[in-house]
Amino acid sequence: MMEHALACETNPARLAEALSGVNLIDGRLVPARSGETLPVVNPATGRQIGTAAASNADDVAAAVEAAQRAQPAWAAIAARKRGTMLAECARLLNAHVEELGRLVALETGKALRTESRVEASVVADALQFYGGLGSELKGESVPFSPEMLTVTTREPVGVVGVIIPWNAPMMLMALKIAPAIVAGNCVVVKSAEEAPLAVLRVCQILNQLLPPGVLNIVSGFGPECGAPLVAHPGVRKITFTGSVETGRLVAKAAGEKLIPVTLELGGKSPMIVMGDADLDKAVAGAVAGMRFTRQGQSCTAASRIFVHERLHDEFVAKVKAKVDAMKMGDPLDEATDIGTLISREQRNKVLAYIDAGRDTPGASAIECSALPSDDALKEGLYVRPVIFTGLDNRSRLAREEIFGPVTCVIAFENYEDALAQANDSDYGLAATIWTRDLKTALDASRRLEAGFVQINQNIVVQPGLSYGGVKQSGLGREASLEAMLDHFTHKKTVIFNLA
Ligand code: TXE
Repeated sequence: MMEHALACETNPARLAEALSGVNLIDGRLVPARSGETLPVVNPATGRQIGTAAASNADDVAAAVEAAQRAQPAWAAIAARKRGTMLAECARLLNAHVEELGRLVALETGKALRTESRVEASVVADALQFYGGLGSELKGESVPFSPEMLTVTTREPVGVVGVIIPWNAPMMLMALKIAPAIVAGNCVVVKSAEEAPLAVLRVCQILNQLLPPGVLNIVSGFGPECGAPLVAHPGVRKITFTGSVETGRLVAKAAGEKLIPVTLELGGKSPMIVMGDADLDKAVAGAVAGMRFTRQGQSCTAASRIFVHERLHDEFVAKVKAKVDAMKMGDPLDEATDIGTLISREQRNKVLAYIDAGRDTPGASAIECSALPSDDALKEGLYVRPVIFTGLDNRSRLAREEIFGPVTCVIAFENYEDALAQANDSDYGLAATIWTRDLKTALDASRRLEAGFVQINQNIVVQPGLSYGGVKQSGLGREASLEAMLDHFTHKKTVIFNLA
């Protein structure tokens, strides 16, 4: 365990420097064995703010071995006590919310006020939530035979490999490590190469209270660091959030080893605005749901909005007015609503989609006027939000996950048509409908093909609400009690023959 309470460091640049070039293995900050690092860049300025350890299979092996050594003693602690320890971790993290929010804003470009600070507090909330679930790791007694006592117990799977992306790195990590740790597992996290620092800081803070080896984190590129984690024989479970393509590779590699895998993949989430909807509420919900505050880099972003033809034009005008009123600029500025995209590569990808949309016959692009200063624009990875109208639901823009501040508004004539288009997607993560009619709401809740359906409400991810997708959006659920039981334990049947 680390010896001293970590002081808060609210200057994110200083913190980024201090956390540079290291992994956290067995309770200690150590460089990659090769000594290699990769640069960490502030997407709002293009300037390097630090480095991350460029880890390979050797570092992964060291982390997995540390987790294997720690796991039996960790699992031997009463489940409720493990939960209490995690709840204490949550209290500790609460004191670091400001520092973590600033650091994640610096490395990801997500605005501090609208996104980054909120993310930091969700991390503490997730730990608190799972900390309270230690006593739920219980089994059953099965009436099998009068001479026998048959019970089931919940056993940890052992060492869990956690692979996370950059869009909400701390939150997505917390929703995986908290249930895994409470269930008696030890964890090795592989952070995203674009955002390795805030998650490292979270692990460093938690390592003040957790025994060494329970929570380890390594950084590096996917093929060099993520793939060896999946392949390591000591890893008995993988939980992954990222793209469909990488998810498929991870699932294949896990399949080779026959270990279970949880996948949170992309989305192309539909929102239906019925003709009887409360228009102003639907507009506000759509603007929040489009996640332009995160530059659309959210797997639940409402990226296909089906609006009844009678409301269509008014809806689009009202959405545009609201987005125009948002301020795009320096992510650390408290006045900023919209920050930057994560990387030049993602920005180029998003701009290519916007160009393709503009070239589509019949489509119009409504550019919102949210813009930062000219100087900021020269250096930072800003992208002006765009709302497309007149696109077909079968067009590329309406089918592929863009992961940028782009949405399509598609007019429909009747409910059946809207529902069919909403379901006509390879993805099935979240779906929303705005209506005043209870029968329509109920019908949509049953027929929308998604893991998460909301009525008159924009998308909310919160510990306690089961979260996950169908179709290509993934396998398994997160953020709930069942996530801990189903994904981080196995059920053991024990028969005592008393005859
Ligand atoms: O994802 P990757 P990227 C979508 C979104 C985005 C696209 C690409 O559409 O534009 O994916 O983003 C690690 N074995 N989402 O390239 O590659 C990698 O290092 C093991 C949606 O960032 O999936 C990182 O830690 N691991 C999504 C993590 O996988 C590997 C969030 C995710 O990276 C690996 C992010 C390998 N072979 C992107 N290759 C969501 N569901 O929210 C890479 N990785």
